Amino acid sequence: LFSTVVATTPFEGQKPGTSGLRKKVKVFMEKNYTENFVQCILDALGDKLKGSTLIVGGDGRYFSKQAINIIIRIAAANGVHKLIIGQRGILSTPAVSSLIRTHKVLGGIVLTASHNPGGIRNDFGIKFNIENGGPAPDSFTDTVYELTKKITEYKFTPDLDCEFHQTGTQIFQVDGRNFVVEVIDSSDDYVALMKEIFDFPKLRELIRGNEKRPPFQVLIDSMNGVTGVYVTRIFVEELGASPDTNVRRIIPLDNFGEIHPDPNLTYAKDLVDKVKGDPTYDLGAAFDGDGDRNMIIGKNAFFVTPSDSLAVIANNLDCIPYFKKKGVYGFARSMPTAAAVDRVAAKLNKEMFEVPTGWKYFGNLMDAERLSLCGEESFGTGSDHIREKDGIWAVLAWLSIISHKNMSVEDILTEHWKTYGRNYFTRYDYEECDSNDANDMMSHLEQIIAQPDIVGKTYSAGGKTYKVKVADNFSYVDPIDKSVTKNQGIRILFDDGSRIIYRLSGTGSSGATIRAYFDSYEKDNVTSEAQVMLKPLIAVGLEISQLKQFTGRDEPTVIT
Ligand code: VG1
Ligand code: CO
Repeated sequence: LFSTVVATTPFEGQKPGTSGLRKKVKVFMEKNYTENFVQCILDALGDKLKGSTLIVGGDGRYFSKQAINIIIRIAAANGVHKLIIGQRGILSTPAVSSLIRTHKVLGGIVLTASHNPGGIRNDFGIKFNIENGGPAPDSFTDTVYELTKKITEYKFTPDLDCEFHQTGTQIFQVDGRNFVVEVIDSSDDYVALMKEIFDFPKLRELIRGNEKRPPFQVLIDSMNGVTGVYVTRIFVEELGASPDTNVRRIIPLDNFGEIHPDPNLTYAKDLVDKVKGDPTYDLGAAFDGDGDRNMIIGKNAFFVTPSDSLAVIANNLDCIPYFKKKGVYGFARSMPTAAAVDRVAAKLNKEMFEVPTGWKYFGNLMDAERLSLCGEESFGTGSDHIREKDGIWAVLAWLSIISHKNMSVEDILTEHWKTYGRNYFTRYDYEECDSNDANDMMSHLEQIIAQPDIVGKTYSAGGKTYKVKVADNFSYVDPIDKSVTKNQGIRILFDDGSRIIYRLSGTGSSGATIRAYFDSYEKDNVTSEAQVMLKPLIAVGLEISQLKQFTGRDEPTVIT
């Protein structure tokens, strides 16, 4: 087989966002669009590319197979030695991260738009993960973006036909070199990793029950995303959960069954209703399309906020064998995430880091052995076992804690709040706003924080008064490589510890999504309704931002 060079011209807007390039499927289908972006990723790898091995796979959404065929033909033409591909193109994002690490390869190309809807009318995405298994840092994605603006040609092996439906190794001769494609089982490596981290016999006993304890009833919802493959292996085959009553929506569909595969109270309402309607269920969990997000609910759908989930796991790491063996370094959270975990860090005397939104900012700290456990308010929880957040890992961590403490989800939370106090948290999303309106609102907020008298200013609503202590646009200096990341969200911090944060989403494929985050801490009043407790702070947030005036929106589209 021989490669050729194909002439092309740049596309506008191939700028990776919070987590890779995400666009409508029809955009990726445009002639040369996907080819250009893949070539630019490979070019950004420079000298390391020739002779390298890469992992390829994704959440199985529509256009994945076409994209993999393009990647195979471009990789072969560019002198990549080997591709390791998940069977039928299926690999969860955590599985890719794990494979990059266990196979010690140069990186991986992840085909996913994560929690965004899939199918021909919806989104596709491509993300590159580097040698440590984590999402490429800004310096790399900036290079890719610069290359996409200048590309004139890509390399291609037109006659290379390669199936990836069966596992096994295929060797091709391309331009006189060996080019290898190894198709692997999508879950073997990941299942082995989970078995090293957790005590599977103990978890099996929890799920199956024993003489002293009835089976702990879970309802695990893959939302028609990629985790179905892993849930079947781990929860059904290994841990003995019932395929009929303990798992649902476990067949990955390329359009996710036309649902929004995002595990939160809005988009996973179906699961919430099932758990609420059936008191036999002790725990419900859901994942997003690519398997890195998780939502945990207890009996009667008692909701665990991701910020609290992180804090509870941090407080109980000693019941997970991996941490017992390895020890626990510091903790971290993304800036908008509520500060519940900070209190655990203080008590356990661990280092605590606050990074910008996006998992790529945790990687350096983990590589430097400063960070063991981290999370984001957006239903992301994970540890240094890989360099991505990991939905299934989070559920196994919760089950380990439950089995160890022999307490319900709700009781664990209540006990936690009684010890540490509670950070009430909510996020309001205003999806698909007009981009100009959203930008105008952010400029308005820039002006607000630039006012010379902003510090000390007071705002009142619902009988509460808040005094501004700090107002800024968050910027971050990476403690390891000293790289600086600016403009990561407007923060208004009040002197009672309450916080309001505004930022624009970097994962959407059309329009602008405004996210407003509200966080306030209570030492003693820990069992109230979050939406009630936060009402005054939310009113202040809407007043400061003039969100309604700028966007015409009365209500958020999603509340988490
Ligand atoms: C969102 C979340 C962020 C998360 C990112 C990727 O980004 O807020 O916390 O890391 O999605 O998650 P943004 O820029 O839209 O706010 V995933 O599961 O879509 O890879
Ligand atoms: Co995801």
